[in-house]
Amino acid sequence: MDKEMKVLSYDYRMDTVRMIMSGGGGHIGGDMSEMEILMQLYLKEMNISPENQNDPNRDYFILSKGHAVESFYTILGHKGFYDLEDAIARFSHFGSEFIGHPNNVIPGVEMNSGSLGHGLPVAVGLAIAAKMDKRPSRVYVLMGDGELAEGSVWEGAMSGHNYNLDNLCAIVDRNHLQISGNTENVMKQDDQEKRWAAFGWNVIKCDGNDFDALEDAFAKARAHKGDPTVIIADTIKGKGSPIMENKAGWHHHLPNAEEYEQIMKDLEAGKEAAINE
Ligand SMILES: Cc1ncc(C[n+]2csc(CCOP(=O)(O)OP(=O)(O)O)c2C)c(N)n1
Ligand SMILES: [Mg+2]
Repeated sequence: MDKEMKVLSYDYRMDTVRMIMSGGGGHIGGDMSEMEILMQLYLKEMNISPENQNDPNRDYFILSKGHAVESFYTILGHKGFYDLEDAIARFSHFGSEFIGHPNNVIPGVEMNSGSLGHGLPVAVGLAIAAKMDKRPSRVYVLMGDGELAEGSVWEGAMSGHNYNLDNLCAIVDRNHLQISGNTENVMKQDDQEKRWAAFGWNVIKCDGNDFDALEDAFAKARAHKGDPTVIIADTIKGKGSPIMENKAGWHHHLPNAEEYEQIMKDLEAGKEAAINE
């Protein structure tokens, strides 16, 4: 495991929790489950930075599960797209551009999202455009597993295969929970790998909270030619503190003072353990 990244993941989680506290609410469970995926993309995998954000040859990322925006804003801040402490101070405050779903007036945000099911179809369009223009751009889109109940996801999946979009990589944050409970109770998807394969996609499964596993998965996706790739990334919703892990009630929740203290204590302890590993 990349030790430096693991240590950082605790700092980033603490920043994300502080942002949620400042804004008076946020999608904390999905923020915590996707943290390693976003960090691996922005710190290692993608060709994107404040310096090349307007270069058409850059890589593109869409947070289709737009509700889990706080960890995304945290990473863009750390990456230098804007001042993170300013974003934390103003998150969800009246008049702020840092609203509770991705807002494309913010540097680094490609698309407004939050209405689930729209990210993959738009990513397909971006990937087709890159191919038509012969640009080297790769397109990444992160979806929730609950989001896969949206029909438009599967129209995008059909199109990705139809246009042989091997410059497109979808990631599913497979945390087994959505807003109202377990995904299998709300809309069954136990044969998810077969579904994507039947739609003509290259399917990779990995531990989505493990940097080494993600690095390997992204490298395989990059090397695969002829089809788009989906990475089904197994994650833990609320990862980082036992009081929120795998609990549907933490999908959208503002920690009270006691919970906040406990979460920060758990994250500090996790960081300490990562340093001493
Ligand atoms: C079209 C649409 N319907 C409903 C919602 C309300 N909603 C917000 S988050 C969510 C659950 C999403 O679950 P999942 O995709 O698994 O996300 P994660 O577990 O990663 O937070 C729902 C139904 C929405 N944002 N968009
Ligand atoms: Mg989910």
